[in-house]
Amino acid sequence: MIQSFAHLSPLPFETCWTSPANIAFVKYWGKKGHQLPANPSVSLTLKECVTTSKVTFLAGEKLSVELNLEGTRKDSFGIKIENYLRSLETMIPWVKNLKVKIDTSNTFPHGAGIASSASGLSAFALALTDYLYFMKPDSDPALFHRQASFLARLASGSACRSVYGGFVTWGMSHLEGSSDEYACPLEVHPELSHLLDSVVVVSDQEKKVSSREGHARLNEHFFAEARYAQAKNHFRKAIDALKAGDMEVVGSILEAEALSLHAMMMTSPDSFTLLKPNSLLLMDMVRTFREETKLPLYFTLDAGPNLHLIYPYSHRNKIETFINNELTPLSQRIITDSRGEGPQKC
Ligand code: 2P0
Repeated sequence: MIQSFAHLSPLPFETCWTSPANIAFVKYWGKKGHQLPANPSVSLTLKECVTTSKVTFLAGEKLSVELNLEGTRKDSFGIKIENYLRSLETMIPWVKNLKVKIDTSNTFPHGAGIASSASGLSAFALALTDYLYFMKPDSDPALFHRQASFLARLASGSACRSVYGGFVTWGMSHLEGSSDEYACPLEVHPELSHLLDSVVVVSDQEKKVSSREGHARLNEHFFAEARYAQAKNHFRKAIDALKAGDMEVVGSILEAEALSLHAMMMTSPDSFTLLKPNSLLLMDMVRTFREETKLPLYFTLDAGPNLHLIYPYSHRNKIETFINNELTPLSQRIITDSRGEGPQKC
């Protein structure tokens, strides 16, 4: 923990947080220790794709969580939060006496290639931090977001980056103040401060292999060490290019990272493929468009078949005409988002 909240006993409290999803430019794929990343990552926090969670904390006989998603009780998610809270018991012993009710909703559809775990679990970690600060009012306000990022990481790695807006890094690196335990905001060149992300949804089917399982498959992977070395190298180059405003270098790393991520999946001992034929077709079309027009349009992928197309706001007219005219027929839907300012208390 960043601060100690050990010796308290539960009081009633209610809060509400809206927290965004993020898209990684350099990927977190592979862990060490307990929820610590094998390499540093950097992501862009989105604006429109958010989770809003109203959370009520009450004193109870034993730990219990009731979670409603879009007004419908979702016990599978409730159990995940309950297990997460139980995992915090050594740091916060009184979680075992908490009764928690969560009413949550997303602005984006399930299976759209936007990780609801990052937005949902960061929203919950922020609500929990808000509660801890209420319980211990002399807590340091300057450490609020760091504390929330630390707690979000323990719920889901990528969630720790959603606690801040704009570009965000997570993981020990050459950057001052970096840590494996929590994320940090990153200042970038003004040219790259307004990027757009059009998500081309190829398939909204449930993934065959969860991200948690995907991370685990790196443990026995023949290329794991080489992948971590590549990610560290990409991270350094991406940071330099983001600070210099060099979209060409940022874009080339973006695509290389997406392809490495999926290559690791396909070459793992227990191989799996999340890409679909249209994912490959779309990548090819994006590269051909870029070669022909010299416009800065690049793709990346999350752990799924859907493409995130990244481009500067200043070039949106021609690029969005291409996306709408040429790519729409190959997709189920397209969701356009942009750089966001980070979570908000509602
Ligand atoms: C990322 N992903 O950096 C990478 C890129 C997916 C592909 O972080 O086990 O849900 O909950 O810590 O954060 C997805 O993994 O995994 C992820 P856990 P998480 O965004």
